[in-house]
Amino acid sequence: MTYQPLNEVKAVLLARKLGYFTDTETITCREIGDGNLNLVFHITGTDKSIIIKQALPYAKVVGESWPLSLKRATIESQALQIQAKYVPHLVPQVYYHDEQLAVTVMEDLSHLTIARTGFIEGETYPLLSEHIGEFLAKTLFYTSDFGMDTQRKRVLDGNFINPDLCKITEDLVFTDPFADINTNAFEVALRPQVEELWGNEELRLQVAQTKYKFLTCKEALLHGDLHTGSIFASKTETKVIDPEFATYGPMGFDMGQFFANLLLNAISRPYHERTILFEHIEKTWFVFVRIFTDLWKKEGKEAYTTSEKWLENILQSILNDTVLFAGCEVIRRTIGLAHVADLDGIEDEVSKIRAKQHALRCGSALLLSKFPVHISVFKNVLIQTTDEV
Ligand code: SR1
Ligand code: MG
Repeated sequence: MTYQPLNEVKAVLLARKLGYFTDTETITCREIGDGNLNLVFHITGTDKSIIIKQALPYAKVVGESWPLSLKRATIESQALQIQAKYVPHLVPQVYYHDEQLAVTVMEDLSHLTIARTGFIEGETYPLLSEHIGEFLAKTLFYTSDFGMDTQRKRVLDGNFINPDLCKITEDLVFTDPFADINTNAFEVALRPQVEELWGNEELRLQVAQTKYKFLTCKEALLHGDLHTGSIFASKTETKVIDPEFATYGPMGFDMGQFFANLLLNAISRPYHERTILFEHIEKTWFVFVRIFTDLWKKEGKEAYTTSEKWLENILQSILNDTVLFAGCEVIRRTIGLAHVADLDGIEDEVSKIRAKQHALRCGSALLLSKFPVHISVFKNVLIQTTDEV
C-alpha cells in the first residue's frame, strides 16, 4: 500500500481490514495525538480497543515546511520490540507494523494518564521511579557492550542510526537554544537572562562537550526522548511510549531528560510541594544502580565486568553525563522550540516568568556543576537557584 495520511474514517477502514474488528461491528475512532510529530487514532469496538499511530512526512508542530523521514515509525516499532524483550511490563505491546504506511497498531493505554499531565494536576505516581529505574537499567545494560555480544551490538547500532530524528535533538536540545536562532521561542522579559546565557563561554563549552558526547558516544540503545510526556502512568502501572528518537548514545542521556522534566515540574510548583519530585529523582537513580549492578555481576558479557572498581567508574560517569544532559534539557524546554506545559501552563504571567527565570538558572547551574557529582546535586541546585525566601 502506498503512503497516505490517515483520517478517522480511513483509520477505521484500516482497522477493519487488518481484522481487529468485524465489518458489522460498531466502532468509534478519535484522533488524539497531542505530540509534536504524529497522528494517533484511538479506536474502540464492542469488546476491544487499539491505537493506530502514523508518522506524518513532516513535523506536525511546525508544518509541511519541516519534512521528516517516515522511517521513524519503523524505528519506533523496532525499539518497542527490543525494549519488550527486557521490560515487557513497561512498554506498550506492538500488534502490527507497516513500513510503507508508517503505521503501528499497538496496545491501548488510555486507562493511564500521561505523567506530565498527572504531575501538573498533583498526582504522585508512587511506583514511577521504581519502574523508570528498572526500564533504564535493563534497556541500557542489555543493549550495551556490557550485556550484549559486541558484534550484535555493532549491528544493532547500525540499525538505529536514525539521522533525521537525531538531527532534531542535535539542533533543538544542544545547538539552537544556546545561540540567537529563530526557532527559539521565549518571552521578551527573559531576553536579558537569555543573552547572558548565550554570552557565557564556560557554559557554551560545557554544552559543546555534552553535544559531542551525544554525537559520538555509542554506549547503549537509548529511548531518545524520555520526557514525562513519553510516559503513561497510574498508581500501579508505568508504560514508556514513543521511542521514535531511539538511537545508540550515551547512557546518561535518557536519565538526564527524565530528571530535567521532573525538575521543570518541581520549578512550576510552590516550594513545599516539590519533595515528591526530588524523591522520584533520587529513587530512580538508586533503583538504576541496584539493578545495573546486579546485571553487571550476574550477566556481564564483557570480560572486564569482573571489576567492581570499573563499575563504580561507569556509574559515576553515567551520573555526571546525566547532570549535563539534564542541564541542556531544562534550558531548551524553557527557551527553545519545544516547550513544556508545566511552565507554559502557569496562568499568572509574573509567576510564569519567575519560574522560567528559575529554570534558566537551574539548567545553567547543572551544566556548571563541580564534577564528580552526587545524586543530591539535582535537589541542591534547584534549591540554590530559587529566588524564594
Ligand atoms: C520537532 S519535534 C520537537 C520535540 O518533540 C519531541 O518530543 C522531541 O522532544 C523533540 O525535540
Ligand atoms: Mg514523542
